[in-house]
Parts: sequence; structure tokens; C-alpha cells
Amino acid sequence: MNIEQNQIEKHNDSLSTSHQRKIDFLKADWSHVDLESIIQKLVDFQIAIPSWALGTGGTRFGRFAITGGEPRTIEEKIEDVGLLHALNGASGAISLHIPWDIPQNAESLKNLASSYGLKFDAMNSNTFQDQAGSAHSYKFGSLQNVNKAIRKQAIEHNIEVIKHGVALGSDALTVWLADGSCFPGQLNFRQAFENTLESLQEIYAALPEDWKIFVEYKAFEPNFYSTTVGDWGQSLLYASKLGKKAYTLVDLGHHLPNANIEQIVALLLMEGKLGGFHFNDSKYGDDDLTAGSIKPYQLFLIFNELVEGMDAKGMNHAKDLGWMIDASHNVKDPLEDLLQSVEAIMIAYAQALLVDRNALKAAQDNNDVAKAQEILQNTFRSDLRPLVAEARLRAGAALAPIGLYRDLAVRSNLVNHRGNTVATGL
Ligand code: RM4
Ligand code: MN
Ligand code: MN
Repeated sequence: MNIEQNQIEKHNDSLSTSHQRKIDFLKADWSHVDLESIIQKLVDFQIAIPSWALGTGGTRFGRFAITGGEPRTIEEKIEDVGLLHALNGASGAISLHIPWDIPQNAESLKNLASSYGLKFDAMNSNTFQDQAGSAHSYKFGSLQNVNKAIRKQAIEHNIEVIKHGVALGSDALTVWLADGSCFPGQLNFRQAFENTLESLQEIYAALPEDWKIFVEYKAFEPNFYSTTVGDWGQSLLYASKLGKKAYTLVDLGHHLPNANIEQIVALLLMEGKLGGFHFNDSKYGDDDLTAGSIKPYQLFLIFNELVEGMDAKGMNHAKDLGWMIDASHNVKDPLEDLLQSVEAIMIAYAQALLVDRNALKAAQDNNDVAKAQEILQNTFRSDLRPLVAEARLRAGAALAPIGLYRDLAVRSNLVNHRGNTVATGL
């Protein structure tokens, strides 16, 4: 299914009067700020959609394919992300997971993606599940495994993923390892670290010159006693030892409860070792809930550090870090959920762009704690949704993406075309 430009225009026309009123109000309220340049930054900002979030996710207790019309092939996944991008103008990339997605014909996939204005974002390898027909099992880890042949199989898989990515025009590999241990005594921590490092070094050696490798950390699950890339410190150790193409990837759901993620982000940026993000939200752990649905203030505070830190280094907000969603839902229509995530991320970014940096610096230098809080909460508590909508309008997308998605009955259209299908993934 395609969303036609005239359908978007008709929708935008119907909302134009009320949108104009809101944007005029914002312009008057923020007349001391260059809102035009902020809107342009919002237009430029793109968030990659994970191929595995396009179907209904499951839990270890079950999987309910409640929506139907889920994409069965990479082509259909690209079509779905194309729909999202047409609606919000901010989802211009797809992130693939191998072997959930095995590209057969890279050239035609590239053409299909670019017909929707999409690029291929970071490629993800999978050594947390055993694949049918593979010689060895990852039950006791992959890159850390005590058995060299198992490590070799996992290394080769990652190199295979890089090759797929090269053919598609991607330029990054994300490695998330389930490696670790469930019980004290199971692992020699140092040996596990050294094996993992050595394996990562072999993968790193196969990276093209202009590629990055993202080392993602997670404190728990599926191993519950130790994780071999368990936190940002361990990830940073690997990334530093590997070299300049290696970076830490922050997945918001991968921390221990109440971790100060914004501080982690600030320090990684300072060290030039922050590579990218997996956005999601959580109440308890790796819940993979919609970004901004539980802790929108935290999302804003993270963006506040990102904007401040990237500006301090003269970085390009849109291009110099990898921006990805990583989610998996079992109760919502995945496409509506992704529209909500992108919207929440854009709002947090807009709020961070509007923070009065000079005033904040002055408050910090004066130890004026109350003032610092006032400054941050002033933008957080301002309704900047019209600014994000204006960016969509300028990008040729919809003022109210979910509204249009429902008006056009996109889901039932997909169900009619595809049937009661279930996508690959978790
Ligand atoms: C992991 C991690 C990875 C993702 C898998 C599906 O918890 O977040 O990034 O690829 O889930
Ligand atoms: Mn992740
Ligand atoms: Mn995760």
C-alpha cells in the first residue's frame, strides 16, 4: 500500500487552521529564539525503524498476533517503514536483523528502499539464538564461549552480516551479546572478557574503513548472574581496546533500575565513544515499551545532554550518531506504536533544542540550583508538539500521523493484502 501525496495534503488542509493558530502562538512565545533553525533541525532528524518492531512482539509466555497484515518479507518490511516515513517524514531508515532478515537481492532492495526515501541503518547480528542447521549452539555464549569453534561460528556470522550490510549501503554493525552466566562459578570473568575481546577484534578487522561497530551493553537477561557486556564501562573497555571505529551503543532499557542514563550519555560523548541509541521506554527492565510512554522527562534529560554535548564537539545532530528505535510490542498495532515513539523522540529533541544554554550555564556557575531546574522544566513543560508538526508539514508528511493512519484504514488495508500474517522476530 502507498500513501499518496494528495491524501496527505487533504488531511493537512483539514487541520491547517488549528495548526496555524498553535504555531503562531509558539512563534510569539519564543520570539527571542531562532525557531526556523530549530524547525530545520527537526526536519533533518531521522530515526531508524527496526525491522523486528513491525510485527507484534511476544513475551516468554506467549505471542498474540493481534493485528494481522504483518510484513512477511524484507520487501514488506520496507513497505511498512515507507508508510511510516510518508506519515511522519522522520523515519527515513530501516535497521535489519540477520538472520531474521536475509537479503536475497541487495540491488533491488536498495532500489525499493530508495523509492520510499529510505536508507539502511545499522545491521544487527544475532548470536543469541541458535539457527537451524548451524553446527554449534550458543547455549553457553557466543563470542565469549570457552570453545574456539563456537566463537569462530559467531565471528563468521558477524562478518557475514557486515557483507550483507555493505551490499545494502549500510555503514554500521550493532553487536548485542546475550553472553554471560546464570550462576556464580559458571564463568571465569577475565577469560570471558578476553575471549570476547579477541572475537570482537576479528570482527573489527573485517569492518570496512568507513564503518562503525556499536557494542551494545545490557545488565541482565537472558543471563541473570553476569553479563559479559553488562554496562557502559565494559562496553567502553571493548570499544577503546578495539579502536576508533568502535563505539558504545546505549539502549535505554538495558540499565539497572534508576541508572542515571543522561550522565552516562554525557561522559560517553565527552570521550568521543558514544555511537548510537536504541530508544524505548521501560518501567522495570528491558520492557521495550514505546519511547516516552513511561519516563518522558528522562528522555528529555538525555536529549538535553546530547544536544549540549554534540554542540560542544561541533557534531552534526542528524548524522554523527546512530538513532534507532528498539522495541517489540504485544498489545498495540506496531505501526501506531512506532509513530508514537518517533513523535516522543522528536518532542524530547525539540525541548532540548530550546533549552536556554547560556542561562543554564550561568545558573550552574552560580550554584543556583532552583534556577537550573526552572530552566530545564520551562522547555520540558512547554507544549512543543506544534513545532514537531510544522517540521512534518515542511517535510511533506502528515500533521497528525496516527489520525491519518486511522482515516486511511492502513491496517485493514494491509490485512486485506497480506492476510493474517506474522512477522519474523522475537
Ligand atoms: C536485545 C537488544 C538488541 C536487540 C534484541 C532483539 O535485548 O536490545 O539490540 O537486537 O534484543
Ligand atoms: Mn537494543
Ligand atoms: Mn533490549
